[in-house]
Amino acid sequence: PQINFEEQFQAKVDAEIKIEPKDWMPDAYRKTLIRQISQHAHSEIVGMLPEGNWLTRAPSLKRKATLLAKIQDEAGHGLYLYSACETLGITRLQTIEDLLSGKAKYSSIFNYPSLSWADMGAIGWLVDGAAIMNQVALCRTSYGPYARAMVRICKEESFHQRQGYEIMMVLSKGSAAQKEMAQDALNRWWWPALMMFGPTDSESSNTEQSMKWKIKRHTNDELRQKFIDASIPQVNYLGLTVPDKDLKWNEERGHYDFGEIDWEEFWNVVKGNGICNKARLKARREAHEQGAWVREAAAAYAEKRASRVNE
Ligand code: FAQ
Repeated sequence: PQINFEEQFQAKVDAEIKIEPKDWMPDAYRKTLIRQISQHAHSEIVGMLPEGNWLTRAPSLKRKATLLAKIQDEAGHGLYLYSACETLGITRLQTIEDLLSGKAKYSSIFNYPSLSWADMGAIGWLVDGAAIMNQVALCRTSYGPYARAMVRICKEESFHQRQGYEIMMVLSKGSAAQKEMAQDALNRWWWPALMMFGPTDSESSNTEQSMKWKIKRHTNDELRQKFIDASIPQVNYLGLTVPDKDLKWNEERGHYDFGEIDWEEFWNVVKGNGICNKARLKARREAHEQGAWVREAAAAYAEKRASRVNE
């Protein structure tokens, strides 16, 4: 009898057996993973920019060292993810060119400006918090290299989230002006953080298939709800409020109800028209051009070493 590769593949996924780089996989599975993992990698790299903005103005040497360590972790996450993506048969250079040409997406959140020091608190707490909610689930994703990369990334993200929350605690328990800064940062980052989980399930073109392939283990709306439920007690502890008049505990559902997300704003940012989209891509293009000599030197050195081995 003829072997049905597609059925065998799905049976493996259903049995929770990880798919590895050299295993047979449907073309569309490979494409979806390349899309999602490369978008994830680009998000880590572009995500260094809003925080990089505050490195020279961190309020103390300790804060500076901690922030620097966090941003370096993000570079590392980008590198693990580009490597995981390469196992699917696309070169790193190709994925990076797709980012720089505007073809590939990265998370909408990084197109918002970081206006005050309190934003370093809000980003660590909310943006890394949302990232962890999504990434803990991805530790069980069906593609082996992606799942394994997530384990270490999640450990580092937990530290990032704690450092962000601690900044928020200090500010919200500080002077009136400091508390105001913390509230202002929460006001500006709350809705964009909720948008990180992607469009609502009925509008999410990829969710159904990605759930079947166990690339995604939860839908966008499920993760968004989990994030809101986990965050509100943290907001209350800070003595701050979220900018959502419709937020209310729903006893029957056992979850918080929340207001309508501004989907027009979300799609506008995804399409490249957010406040910082152009500046973010410009910064990445310049970094890529200015780094050309490093890539050339590394390639020349590798070639020289290889020719020596052959002698
Ligand atoms: N921004 O059908 P779906 C971090 C696009 S955390 C921009 O629902 P999917 C850590 C989506 O690509 C952030 N585009 O898509 C950090 C699709 O378009 P396409 C990164 C978005 O893939 C913290 C279309 O909309 N985390 O970096 C967004 O099934 C602090 C339809 O959407 C990850 O990438 C968005 N927010 O679900 C670093 C996690 N949402 O490609 C520095 C891995 C959706 O068909 C500082 N990714 N789109 O043209 C995922 O889990 C998924 O890809 C989702 C989207 C959940 C993001």
